Amino acid sequence: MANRAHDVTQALIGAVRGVLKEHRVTFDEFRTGSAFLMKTAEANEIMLMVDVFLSTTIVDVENENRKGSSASIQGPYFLEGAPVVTDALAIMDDDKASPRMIMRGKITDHNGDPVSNAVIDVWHSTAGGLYSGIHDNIPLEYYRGKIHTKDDGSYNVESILPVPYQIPNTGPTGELLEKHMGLHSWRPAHIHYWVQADGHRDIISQAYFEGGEYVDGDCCEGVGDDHILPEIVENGVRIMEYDFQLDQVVSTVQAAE
Ligand code: MBD
Ligand code: FE
Repeated sequence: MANRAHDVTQALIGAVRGVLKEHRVTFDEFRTGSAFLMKTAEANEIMLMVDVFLSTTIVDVENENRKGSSASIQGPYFLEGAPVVTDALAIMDDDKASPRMIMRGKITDHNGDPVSNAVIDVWHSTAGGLYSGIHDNIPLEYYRGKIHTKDDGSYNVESILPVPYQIPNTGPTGELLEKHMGLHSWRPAHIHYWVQADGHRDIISQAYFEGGEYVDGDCCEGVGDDHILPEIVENGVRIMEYDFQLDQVVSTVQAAE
């Protein structure tokens, strides 16, 4: 019987041992590294660190067996219970003067036929680079919503532009990126999507702004070419046009293989 836990763990340990040997890692360095992992766990940043360094690879692997649109990393800030929205996300008074955007597009199935009543969860940052429901006691109904697609599979919802986002950089993850590795802790401005429709495989993705700052240097390396949306502006409003083609649901037989 194949034992996946054994096989993957053994391979992982083998890969790490290879790095320790190749770089002649000293006992002191090893101790420092182990203590750093402890510190990361104590600071509750294991998920953040995994998002920064590894999530994008899992998504790449998953994308290999998608025929329709490709997925992107989820990030740590999805929340259940966003309000159902029809025309616009809720905008805070502080952000009312911010530049607007329209998120629109169409959901189709593997045949290219429209998928009506798909539910698209969208979430993005405030104009100040914060997430509602997570930061500064901003109520979660802002900049989050569940959009139901129309009969023709389309959706069209207004909001304000998100901005580049600095991941929490005061803990071990930021310390590792900035101080020890000489990198930065910024992500380009982005919108998160989670599309779900009965009978179809769901998809989690992100959209980025063509030409946007950090699009070429995301600290999470989460930017795929087909997630950078071209610059469309109508009546001074940035249009984020993102169509999704959904895959057929993966049968449990295939999934268990
Ligand atoms: C985010 O907003 C995000 O999208 C990711 C991937 C990681 C940290 C913060
Ligand atoms: Fe995000």
